[in-house]
Amino acid sequence: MPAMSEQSSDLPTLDVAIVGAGFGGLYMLHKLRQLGLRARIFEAGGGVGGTWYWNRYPGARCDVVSMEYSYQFSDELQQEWEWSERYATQPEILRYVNHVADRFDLRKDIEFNTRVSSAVFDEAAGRWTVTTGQGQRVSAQFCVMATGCLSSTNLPDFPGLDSFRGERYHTGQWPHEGVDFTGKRVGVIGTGSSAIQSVPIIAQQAAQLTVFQRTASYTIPAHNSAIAPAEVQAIKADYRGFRERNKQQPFGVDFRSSKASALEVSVEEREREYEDRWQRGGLAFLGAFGDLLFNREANATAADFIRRKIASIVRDPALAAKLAPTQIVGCKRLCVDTGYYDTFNRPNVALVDVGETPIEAITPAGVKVGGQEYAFDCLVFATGFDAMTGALLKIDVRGRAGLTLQQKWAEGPRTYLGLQTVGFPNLFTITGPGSPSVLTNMLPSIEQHVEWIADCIHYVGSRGLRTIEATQPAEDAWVEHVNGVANQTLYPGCNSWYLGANVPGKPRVFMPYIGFPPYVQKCNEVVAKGYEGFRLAS
Ligand code: N01
Repeated sequence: MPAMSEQSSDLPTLDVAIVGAGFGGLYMLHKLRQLGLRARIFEAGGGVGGTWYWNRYPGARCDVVSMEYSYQFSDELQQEWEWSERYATQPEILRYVNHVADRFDLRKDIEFNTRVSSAVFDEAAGRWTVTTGQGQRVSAQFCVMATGCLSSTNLPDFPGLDSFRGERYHTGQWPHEGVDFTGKRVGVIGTGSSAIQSVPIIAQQAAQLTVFQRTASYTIPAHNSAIAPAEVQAIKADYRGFRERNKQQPFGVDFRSSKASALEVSVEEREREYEDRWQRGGLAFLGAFGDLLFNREANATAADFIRRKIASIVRDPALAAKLAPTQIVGCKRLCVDTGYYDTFNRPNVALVDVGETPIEAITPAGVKVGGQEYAFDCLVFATGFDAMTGALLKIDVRGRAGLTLQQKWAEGPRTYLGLQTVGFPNLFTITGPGSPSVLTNMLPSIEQHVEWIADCIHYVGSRGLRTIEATQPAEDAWVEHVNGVANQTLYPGCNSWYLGANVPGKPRVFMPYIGFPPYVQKCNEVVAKGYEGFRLAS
């Protein structure tokens, strides 16, 4: 690899500065090292793992099966690692990611406990100056944001938030030493995936648990279990084929997706299909019929099935009715649980509906709703994330002519392929808005982006070029295409974090791109046409 562009100042120099040591950042570092480049990761946390480093709440585990939720870039790695359960727990995933960091000797190029505060493009030099919270500065030709899609926590600005006298936790920033809720009165705010996983476990410890629900979620049983050795052997015998087949699926994961319409089969057949998927468990429920995410009537059949399941599990009919969601299934991210609905049959668990009567305030004693105060020893905010853009916009990113990313994205994120945004040359985002990211198995999406970015950096460097930047027409066309695809589906039809609707004031823009295989094809075509839609400059 020829030398990259020359340094502009006497700052320490890198070819590539990487922000974040989650799955994206780690593989990026590994790939760049293989190209002989000088790359370094700056990571706010004290260890590797990104989302799996921070989200240590009780019950945290992945909702993609472990044989798929892992790297595939190294066959030795995927052959030697043994997952113990169908859905891996957070501690097991963290062990895996630490194993990867050690196996590929990545730690020596990672600065932990180092939050990047700004990244500023120097137009004259064609380089980025990256500054950390500690005031350390480096100059890098390229900057790769591997900051994660669900890493900036959302803590609603409830009146009196800081007045609470008890213990306060956020699921996305859980204490490393864990929390013992034994004998405590606990309030959980939120009923998304994090709450749905933690509520059944907190309920077993707490004296009293009260769940504050603004929108009821659909959740499918995980039916988690140990993985049968025969299943592991069968997958490992053809791991490459298994991965390749899954990458051809719409979400990049094996949902056993059917093309049949839910409206064109008999009622009995439809019921059998839903029942079979409910019994097998997991997100593959959404693969039951090809039109579930396109046709409201089709979707309503799935909604009706799940609501009947809830009514059959929750003994108190009034409570079952409150827990029954009314929105489109899958429009907000479908959840996967172990015993969530059944937890509400416990005498120590209560549900407070804050959909129509919102939380008024957090008080020194607890939570106030509709004039009534609920007293707690501990409050758990399972209130999610400022998804997809939050972590990027927390960094003061300045591109050409001092344009900030906040300014550029004031009306919502605009990117070309979710990889670059005009005005910010040589800056890449791994699984950025406008890419399939959160609507896929994150691991193959991350690997596809890392490999694309590494190839691109190599292309620029090996031709002695200085910068690569998306063009305005390419970006505009891509944004329009992302929206066009989303508007053909039911996704924009509810207040999801995909749309930024969970964060007050956030622009309402559908952020992920729907469809992994066509996306990969488009990225490959762009390269085949000499980085079509990008401007390369020397
Ligand atoms: O966050 P969420 P999460 N007053 O945004 C409620 C991934 N993940 O951390 O729906 C009252 O889903 C909010 O209510 P509403 C996965 O992709 C994966 O649970 O906005 N309530 C909602 O109920 C997931 O989708 C795994 O009306 C308020 C909850 O807080 C994503 O991360 C596990 C409120 C937030 O739910 C996020 O999940 C965990 C307010 N002011 C997470 N503000 C697995 O792999 C918000 N809420 C299994």
